[in-house]
Amino acid sequence: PGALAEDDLKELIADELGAARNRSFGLTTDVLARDDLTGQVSPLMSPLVWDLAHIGNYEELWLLRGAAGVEPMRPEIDDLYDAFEHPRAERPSLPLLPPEEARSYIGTVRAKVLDSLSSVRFDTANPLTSGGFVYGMVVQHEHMHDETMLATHQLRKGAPALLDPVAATLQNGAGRSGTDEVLIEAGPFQMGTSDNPWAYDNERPAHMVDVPAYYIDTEPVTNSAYLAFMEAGGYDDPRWWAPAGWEWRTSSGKRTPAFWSRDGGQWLRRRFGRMEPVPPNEPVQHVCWYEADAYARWAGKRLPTEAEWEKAARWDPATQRSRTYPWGEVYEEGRANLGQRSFRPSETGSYPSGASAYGVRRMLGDVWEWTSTDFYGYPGFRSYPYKEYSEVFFGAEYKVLRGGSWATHPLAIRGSFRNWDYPIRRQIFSGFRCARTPGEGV
Ligand code: AVJ
Ligand code: FE
Repeated sequence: PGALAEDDLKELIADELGAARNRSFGLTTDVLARDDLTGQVSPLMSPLVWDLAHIGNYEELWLLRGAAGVEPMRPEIDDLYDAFEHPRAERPSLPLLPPEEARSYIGTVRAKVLDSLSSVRFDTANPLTSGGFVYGMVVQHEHMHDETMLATHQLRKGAPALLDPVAATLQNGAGRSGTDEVLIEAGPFQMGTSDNPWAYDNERPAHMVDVPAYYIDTEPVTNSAYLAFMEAGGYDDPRWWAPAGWEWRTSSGKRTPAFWSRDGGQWLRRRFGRMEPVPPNEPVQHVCWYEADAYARWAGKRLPTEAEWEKAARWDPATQRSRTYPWGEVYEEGRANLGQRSFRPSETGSYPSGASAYGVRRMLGDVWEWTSTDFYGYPGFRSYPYKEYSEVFFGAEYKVLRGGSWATHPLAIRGSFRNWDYPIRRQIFSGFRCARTPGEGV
């Protein structure tokens, strides 16, 4: 969006708002039983109908009341859809708008947003609208909740509710190609961004970080590699686990990634209501940070730090600049498995044209990748436009994830984007790749 004239940017915004809404409606359609919209599949997740109205309420707050200066439509419902007022476990018992009312409310908000768009000035002196920032924030927010709604669908038991878009739209892995890990030489790189107009506060400001030499895997860890860890007794050996991880392992009783089960001699996974054999060449998915950390130790490796991940994804040693995407400045279809094209990650060897300058592949899309780093602000961080987006989460209890998943929309991911979650969480589309220090491990 950075290079567009204001009118073209507004056209792009209107189109992208529309695309996000089609996606949200597709995940909350009336083909679903009413209970599927209003009920709760897990205390970790909101009812789908909460996400839906929350998307519209957030849009009303930021685009109508904020950018356009329009009077509140339904101030009495703000409290219901404030994520900080009501924890997820409590949301199904709130007097939420029923599905039809939620759709009509968010539709009215949207119509007013589109009506007011041409009269809102994208003044460079106003950080809220400069470069269309707050519109980008709202588009990304809707897509983030769409990904959350997909996680809700994945947790849902019972017959399939969503039609998987054709798996054939995914590139088919060519198997392992090239080397398994690459050496990234020691030296500084630019982390974060100061000039991407739609970047969040936690991605800012750009700053130089000096990173010692390290090796990083060229692909995410696969199901078959993870299975080797399981078969080697990895879940039963406290040597591989961080103390808090072993505590999680023993108190939860978990010994496989989420959604796996054993059928005779075969490992199966439940994927959006269907059982299928665990695909050996896909990245392992639905593992928590503790499982990723234990696997890495067993493999003689470790998780990459957040800086190591970002340097491998973005730094171009030839030009001494950080790229927006691993392959360059412009998002292009066919370079990463993003945007819910099919409800699964791609296989090892896919998307070779998405490689970074260092030849590291599939950094964007497929699975979110756990890093070893706790979630804090960068040096010079300033909360904007609200501290509840990221600042209130800063601290050692959250681990950073990078790169987005197959369920992440291209507009809601870039090489600098930071996600975070508790180290015990597995309902997100999370996997990992390993790194190691030269002279150590393997
Ligand atoms: C950035 C993905 C951690 O979905 O919990 C949504 C984003 N912030 N609504 C989330 C978010 C406000 C957030 N994550
Ligand atoms: Fe939200």
